[in-house]
Amino acid sequence: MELERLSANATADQVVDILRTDGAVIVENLVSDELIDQANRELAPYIEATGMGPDDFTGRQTARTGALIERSPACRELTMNPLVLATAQELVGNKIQIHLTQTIAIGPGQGAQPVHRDQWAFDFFPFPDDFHVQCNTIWALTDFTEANGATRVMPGSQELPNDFGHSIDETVCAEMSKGSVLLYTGKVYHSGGANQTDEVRIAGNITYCASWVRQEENQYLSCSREVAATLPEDLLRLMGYSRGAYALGYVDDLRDPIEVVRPDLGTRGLGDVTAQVRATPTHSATS
Ligand SMILES: O=C(O)CCC(=O)C(=O)O
Ligand SMILES: [Fe+2]
Repeated sequence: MELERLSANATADQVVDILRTDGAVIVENLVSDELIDQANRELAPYIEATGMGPDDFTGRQTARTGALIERSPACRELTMNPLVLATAQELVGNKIQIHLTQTIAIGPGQGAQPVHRDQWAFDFFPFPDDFHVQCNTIWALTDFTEANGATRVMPGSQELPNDFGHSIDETVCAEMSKGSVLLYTGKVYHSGGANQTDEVRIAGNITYCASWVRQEENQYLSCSREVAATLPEDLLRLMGYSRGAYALGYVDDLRDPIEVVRPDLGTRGLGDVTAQVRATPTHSATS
């Protein structure tokens, strides 16, 4: 079974339909080469300075470089991509936040990563099969080929039991050209591929989660207050400078957290809790 591919004019409904069945889909050439070139230029010094992973899961020949919101205006644009955001909101729910931002530079000689589910990051909490706590992207910052370590996926593996024993032979390869994006759920089994070339394969891994869980990359500490003060409101709110639910994440006297970095933007009060409860009657494991 191959991964499904959509073109850049796909709708979020189309993307989500495939995510619900296969757990992953490629949208080809969603952004321009220029934007990807800009991201690569902005990030090159940081990637260069990043050490290799400390273990076999992160990859001993793999450099993971985070804080993409702080470091790269082009990555801010990737993070706010309208198709990706609409997809994440449709899959996870309207209240989402950034979960993590990192480049994954798989170097020559890196073997395949263990096959895994990203939602295991939440301490293996058994989320119901029909509840998606996260929605993930891997942007191709270089061309992705089977030989250079393109991401591997087990399409349709979302409802299999948790098992660390799946092999690369059960996966298919997400080959894609620079500027394309692989969208995948937190439930689908996947892994980074082995790099058998002498080039470096670079992914822009930007993921989103429900606004009421803890973020994998701490956005408040990964992005400086100075840079945060320059960012647009929608990006700040996505980073978590927002309440994740009625009172979740307020600052001191019930203040809106965005007010700390952008005093001009705070909203007063927590909103109408009764209306919020009525509007969200379906937070149950089975609905
Ligand atoms: O680098 C890749 O292609 C995938 C990496 C991955 O799945 C992870 O680190 O969770
Ligand atoms: Fe992963």
